[in-house]
Formats: sequence, structure tokens, C-alpha cells
Amino acid sequence: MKRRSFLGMLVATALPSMVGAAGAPTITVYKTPTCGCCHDWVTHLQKNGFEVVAHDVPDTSPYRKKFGVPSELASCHTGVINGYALEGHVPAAEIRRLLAEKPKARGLSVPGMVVGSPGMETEGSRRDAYEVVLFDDAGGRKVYQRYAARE
Ligand SMILES: [Cu+2]
Repeated sequence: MKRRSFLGMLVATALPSMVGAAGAPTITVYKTPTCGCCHDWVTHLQKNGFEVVAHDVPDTSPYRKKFGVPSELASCHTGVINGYALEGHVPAAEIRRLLAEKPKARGLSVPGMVVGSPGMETEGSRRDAYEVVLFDDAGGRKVYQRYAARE
């Protein structure tokens, strides 16, 4: 995709689309029992009004495969909501936007484990820059939202 046209689109869609938290559908999460940041991401979702059903599993990779998350977008946990995959520390704001916009896509990912993303907070407000990636089954990737680094 051409970067410029995409950026224009991003500005047009970056305005928060407010969706009432009440009645938000349930997010099903697969995580390993010892994953602290996975647990903290679940807490972030709950604080933002989502119902969460979390399953502890020995290995999350079969769930990535099942829900169509490509390995290069992998993170520490996999969630599902309304047929969309949520891989890694995806902020609640982008999940609400996903549910409102209903794009033709497989899901959203924040690949890796980014310091300062929801559930990956450190002391203070430090954050590494990261992107929330919208992906599809045909290898399509779009930056759905960009978060700047913060000291
Ligand atoms: Cu994590």
C-alpha cells in the first residue's frame, strides 16, 4: 500500500469511534498460566468494559494456527472476538474500533512484547514505539494504529 494514501486514511479513521462498553461481546483468551503480562492484558480489557474468558493452555501456538495468526506476528497470547483474532498486547481502543468498523480481515496484532503496551507497563510511563497491525489471510498487512515512544 502507498504510504501516503494510507496515512491519509489513518488520519480519517483515527478519531475515536465510541462504542458503548456495555454489551461489548466477550473476548476469549488463550494464554499460558505463568504469563504475567498476559494476565495484565486481560485486566486492561476488563477495565475497558470487555467480558473476558481466559483459558490457561500449555502452549499458545496451536491457537495462533487455529485462528490464522501468522508466525511473524506472534506474541504471548491469542484472543478471539466476533471471529477476529487478537494477538498480543492490542489496546482496547483498537478492539472497539475493529468491532465498529468490521474490516475484512483476520485480526489485529501487536507483534512481540512491546514495553509500555497494555499489560506491558513498566514503572513510570515509558513506552517503546509500536504499531497495531491489521492482517488478513492473503498476506495483507496494514498499520491500524501507531503509538509513539514515550519517556
Ligand atoms: Cu506479553
